Amino acid sequence: MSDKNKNNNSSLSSTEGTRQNNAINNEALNRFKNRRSSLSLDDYIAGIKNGDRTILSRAITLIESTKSSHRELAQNIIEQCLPEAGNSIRVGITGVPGVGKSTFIESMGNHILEEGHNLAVLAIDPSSMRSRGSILGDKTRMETLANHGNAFIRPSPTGGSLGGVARKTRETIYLCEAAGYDTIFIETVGVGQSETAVHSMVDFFLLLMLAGAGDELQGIKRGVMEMADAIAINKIDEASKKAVSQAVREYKNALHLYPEDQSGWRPEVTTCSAVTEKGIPEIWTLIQEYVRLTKDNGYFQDKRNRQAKHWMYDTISNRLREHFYENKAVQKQKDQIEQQVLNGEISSFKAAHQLLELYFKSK
Ligand SMILES: Nc1nc2c(ncn2[C@@H]2O[C@H](COP(=O)(O)OP(=O)(O)OP(=O)(O)O)[C@@H](O)[C@H]2O)c(=O)[nH]1
Ligand SMILES: [Mg+2]
Repeated sequence: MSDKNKNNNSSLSSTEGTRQNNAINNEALNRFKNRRSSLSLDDYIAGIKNGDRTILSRAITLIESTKSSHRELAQNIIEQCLPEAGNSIRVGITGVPGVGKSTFIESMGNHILEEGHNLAVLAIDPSSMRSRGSILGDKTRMETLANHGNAFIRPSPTGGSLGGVARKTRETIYLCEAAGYDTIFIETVGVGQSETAVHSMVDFFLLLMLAGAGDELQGIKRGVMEMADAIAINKIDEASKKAVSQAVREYKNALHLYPEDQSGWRPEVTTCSAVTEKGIPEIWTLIQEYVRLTKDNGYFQDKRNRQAKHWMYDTISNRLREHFYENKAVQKQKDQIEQQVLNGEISSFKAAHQLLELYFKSK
């Protein structure tokens, strides 16, 4: 920068000696500078509660960080957000790659934004299947949501175990709720274990399927079908009527094999096109019916309480595991003992026992 412009915020300033309005609002500039520097706990809380998406994003980045100082700050933020959290409908959306989850979320998302809701979209996909490219792909698939003032989209945290990614997403839900998002969608690919993790953090679990795709269960494990509160057959715009009604029949039959659960809700099979938006408002109505029914009969809160208990034990197991692997004595011996197991010199049980003994003794 030349000396002439050094103390001038405006790059538009050209005439020395002439008084001119500053083209940059100083207040906004200071806010911007603050955002770049580190924020205090109070800044984070105030920002999140004001629905500031930049600060919300930064808080989520702290949750996702592996640095212990970040994690500590993140825990304090979550703790303070908890009283404001919980007032949302959490919906999990799963299905095989390419079934149309992101397109569905865009389509239903727009519908519910029109109704005046605030929507946060999160994703869980710890696998390496998802390249950077497809995350960007999601952003374009959810283009209108990405540009909507009442929507917030956050791709899956990258790296780490499924358990770790799931815990981070679970914590992110609280922050989004505290920021005023009353509807949370969580997209996950329904081919691995991630759908089980998502099921344990949502109120309603929706499985997307295709009609006439040959293989009747399309790589979706029976256990996933059992978790579904509804199955929606997507892409009906490009399937024959016959194939659609056959798929509806098949999935209805499959769902009827499962015993009714305590929710009092019978999982539904429905059809839609995420592209033409046919059937989308009806699925949103269905979700709301589920919420009404389960809130009335107490199941909604019961389920959330059970989920909270699950995550308490999950967090304990995780912390204990971390503590074990951080232990110096364990770190020193681990590779050698592992090698003995690989060489068949000692049993895996004995090896585990030895390492645990090292851990318990080194306090
Ligand atoms: N004809 C038609 N195409 C659809 C429909 N829904 C999604 N698609 C298309 O299917 C392709 C995959 O859609 P996505 O929304 O990315 O699917 P996804 O399930 O999120 O995929 P992954 O995130 O990779 O697991 C895209 O080309 C969409 O345009 C639909 O209802 N009808
Ligand atoms: Mg997707």
